[in-house]
Amino acid sequence: MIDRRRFIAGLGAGLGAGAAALTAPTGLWAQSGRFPLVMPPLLDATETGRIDLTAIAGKVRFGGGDESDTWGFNRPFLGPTLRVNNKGETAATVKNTLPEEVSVHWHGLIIPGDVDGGPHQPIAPGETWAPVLPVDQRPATLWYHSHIHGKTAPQVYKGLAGVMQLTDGLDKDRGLPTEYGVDDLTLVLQDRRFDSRGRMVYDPAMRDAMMGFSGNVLLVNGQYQPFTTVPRGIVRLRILNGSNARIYSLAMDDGRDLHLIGTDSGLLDRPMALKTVVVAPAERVELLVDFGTGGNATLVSAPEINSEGGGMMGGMNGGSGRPPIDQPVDPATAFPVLPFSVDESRPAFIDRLPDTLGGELASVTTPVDVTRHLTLDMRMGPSMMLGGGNRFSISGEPFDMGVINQSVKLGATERWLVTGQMLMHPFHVHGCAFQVVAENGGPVRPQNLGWKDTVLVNGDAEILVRFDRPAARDIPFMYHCHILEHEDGGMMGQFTVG
Ligand SMILES: [Cu+2]
Repeated sequence: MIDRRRFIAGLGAGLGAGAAALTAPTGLWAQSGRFPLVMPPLLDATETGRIDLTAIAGKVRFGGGDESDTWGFNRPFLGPTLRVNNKGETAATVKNTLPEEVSVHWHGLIIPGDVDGGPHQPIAPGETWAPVLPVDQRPATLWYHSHIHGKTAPQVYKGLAGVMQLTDGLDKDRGLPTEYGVDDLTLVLQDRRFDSRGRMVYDPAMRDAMMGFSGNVLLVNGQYQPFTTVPRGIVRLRILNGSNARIYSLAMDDGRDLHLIGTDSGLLDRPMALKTVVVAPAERVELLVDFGTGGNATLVSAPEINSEGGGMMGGMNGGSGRPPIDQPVDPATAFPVLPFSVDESRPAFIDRLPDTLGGELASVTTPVDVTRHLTLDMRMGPSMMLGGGNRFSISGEPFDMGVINQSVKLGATERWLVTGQMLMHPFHVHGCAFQVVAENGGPVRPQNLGWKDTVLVNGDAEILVRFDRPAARDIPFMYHCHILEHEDGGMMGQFTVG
């Protein structure tokens, strides 16, 4: 058994790959300075009950570089922010004008398998998919993205993703900021790799296949080097990690608190003051930041914690070889995510943190019917390095569209014990929200106390899930690692609920 440290050291030495550093590009292409952040356009379906998306090809000059070939929904790169009622039916259409199959998985929607948009629901070129989404869950910030098996990584990378807000229209009563793009900001964090001419490239080498593909530039909402101006007061950040593999460890550069108010699947009971918030691929966090004192500040991230480049590996004390997740962010090594400039003349609508939020901490109260053990396998040794066989699987079974890996009884409550090998793996389950009840046999990290649909597994995680939505054999639900290269490589399984 190769231990984790030797495995990662071997990758570095054997493949000659440098650290997955996220540095400013050195080419002449990159524009200097920063430009105002732009929100994705808001597609508000709360009145109409309709979402119309078209997957299109586009060309984008990121940061003044040469044109990149991109994909998006209704726009060249990424898609609109969809605002949808948290209860009731919303009718969607997704037209595919691209030259290959795509799908739209509504990540975090707790809906039946036949409208979930996974790999069994490809939309052929020229075709339109028209599901009706029967939504009935807590208000939350979700997202949507293509989910074609073997192509999720390149398709999401190219831009087939967007944010979805589930709303009950009561956030003002909760004392929460609600003005889209003013004091309620949507931030899609994605690292991308740019060549010397400023073109976005996706060319995974062996190391990328193993570690997941990481970039040399951070984009926020598809923008290179943005900044934003905010009113003086409380500002809400809805953050999606839409990256293929990179984990962000977020903090404010002046040490002010990030007040966690929501996790993947809903609001907490009250704001939780944290210094560091870790966001793994596919996870969402909602934060409040207090700009009431007026000073400018920058949201920063520590370097990647899931590779040898993160600086965590060297510093960890022996033993398990497992780096801790919640480390204080060192401003000296952090990179900027988004600088905030406070407009002193403009008071915010909200000037104090709400005491309560009307949400809740996750608590599955029904008795457990079934316990399942899942291991997120990474194949080690020479065959891995040579690329032979399946590198990735779950509990020894690489993903197979024709194999149902688990059968769950409708209405059952299950305990899933998930073990990740070698790296941290963000584990996502379709068609549910779950409670994280233990991490490595111990207490749950504070930011995992809310309802979740994705959990960063750093060793062992124990989750409790109640399955209330059906999925049949022909269109089952998925569970998988959300490092997209792992998922495409076979670290995925499928299950029925019935
Ligand atoms: Cu993984």
